[in-house]
Amino acid sequence: MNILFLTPYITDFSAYDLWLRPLGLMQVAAAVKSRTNCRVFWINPLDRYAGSGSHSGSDDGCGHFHRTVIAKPECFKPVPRHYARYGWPLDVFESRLQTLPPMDLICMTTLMTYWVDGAVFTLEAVRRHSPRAVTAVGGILPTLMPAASRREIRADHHIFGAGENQLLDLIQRIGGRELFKTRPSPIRLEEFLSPADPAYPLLTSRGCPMRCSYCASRLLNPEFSQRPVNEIVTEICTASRLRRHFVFFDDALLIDKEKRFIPVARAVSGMNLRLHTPNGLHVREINAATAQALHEAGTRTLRLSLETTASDIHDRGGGKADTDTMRRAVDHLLEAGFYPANLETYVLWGLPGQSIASVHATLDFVENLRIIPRLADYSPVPGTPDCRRLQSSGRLGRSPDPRRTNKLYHLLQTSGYSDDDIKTVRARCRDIVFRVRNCHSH
Ligand code: B12
Ligand code: SF4
Repeated sequence: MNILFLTPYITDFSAYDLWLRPLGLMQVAAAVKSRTNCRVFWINPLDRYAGSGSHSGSDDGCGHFHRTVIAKPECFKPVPRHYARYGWPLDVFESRLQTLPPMDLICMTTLMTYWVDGAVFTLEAVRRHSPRAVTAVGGILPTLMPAASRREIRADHHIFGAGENQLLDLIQRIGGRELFKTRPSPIRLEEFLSPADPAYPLLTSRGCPMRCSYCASRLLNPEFSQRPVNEIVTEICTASRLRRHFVFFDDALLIDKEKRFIPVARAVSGMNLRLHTPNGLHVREINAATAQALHEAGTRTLRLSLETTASDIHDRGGGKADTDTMRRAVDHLLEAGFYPANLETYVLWGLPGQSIASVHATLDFVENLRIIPRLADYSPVPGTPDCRRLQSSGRLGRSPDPRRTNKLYHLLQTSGYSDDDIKTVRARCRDIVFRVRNCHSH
């Protein structure tokens, strides 16, 4: 049986490859390879190290995607920005498809709910190549918005949640028991990354024990589960033969740190690796030992999850970080040897009920700490309490169009902020970044 694992193009107003690797699809594809004798094929038009051959950007695995401006869907007409498809030029994608035999099963992932146009476009293109294939779609869209997934994407199966076992069941139903190996071979994620890609995505746990009102972690992974330290260290050692940059995709990397993160960090320090935590770290977990472990293991990108200093927003979530906790964490990190310009913190804005004055108050605090603020535009994530608030206030429909969960669309059209508010916050943030970088340039 021929199975194609497919990552869709992105469709959005902007997109940047901040170590965007389709880890969920890699895991599902690796499980199928390990357990069956199916022939596994892989196409990822977001892989800047394959296909287009143009990997502009830094040598840590981040950079700009190839961009093609396309027509805006109806609901985005009021947004005064170009809308684009991000990923390989189409001729590269088509010629890659032509090298493949006809498929029996096409398995596509989805990465953000609002990238639905990219998913529809990509699956239709592949369907033209293999019109008789069974099609399955999994990942964020069918998990968070099952009805919209069925409405928008023409696929035979819309798979909810963790995909490994569900897909193996589907393969058995289509192809029979004889496709399965008597003894599974080892799981290897490596082969789904281009050899030239310097970055390796790493997951040491799934889920998060907290319940912030804007986050879908619980819906995606109802239980918090952790991998054993020796398994994680072995994975890093194997991958480090080819790559130096390790990017943590965990929701809650530092929770239970003594059991997992700290021993892993100690085991890999001295290996000359570069670690990155683009998902914000829990500030409450950063004590002297964590800060030292992060520094000694070679952490290069360190993003903290402050989000906001507004206590009313923390109260409806889980109280991730108050200002004292944040100050203490920054002190520990500076003592461990990080420079202020290495330390970044997310400032979330656009939340339902969050005033622009409260965003400025958070920026005041970050400015005082003299670290780098990173604005995170709020995206309403279906199924979360904050998204329900937007729905009951009438600003988002009962069964919303997934496009309307787009973070820029929300910021410009439904957040309630004026254009001036938005410009002022963005300019202020740029100014703080400039000053932190120029006061402490290392
Ligand atoms: C790592 C991560 C990032 C990374 C990398 C992004 C990436 N690779 O997608 C970074 C830091 C860059 C990032 C950024 C953002 N992210 Co993010 N991110 C995540 C995170 C924590 C993990 C995703 C992941 O890879 N998980 C690991 C894999 C193993 O799990 P999985 O993908 O779910 O795969 C499993 C199943 O879904 C299924 N499956 C997956 N594909 C398929 C396919 C088939 C065929 C089958 C059968 C099954 C299947 O099986 C897999 C294995 O069990 C999720 C939260 C989460 N816990 O999922 C948020 C999440 C996806 N991000 C989210 C958001 C909001 C953002 C930002 C918009 C934040 C912001 N405001 O700036 C940005 C936008 C990024 C952009 N480029 O525009 C939201 C989604 C919002 C939405 N509306 O869709 C999430 C859900 C977090 C949240 N707040 O609730 N993110
Ligand atoms: S701490 Fe982070 S991952 Fe956990 S629920 Fe809150 S936002 Fe989500």
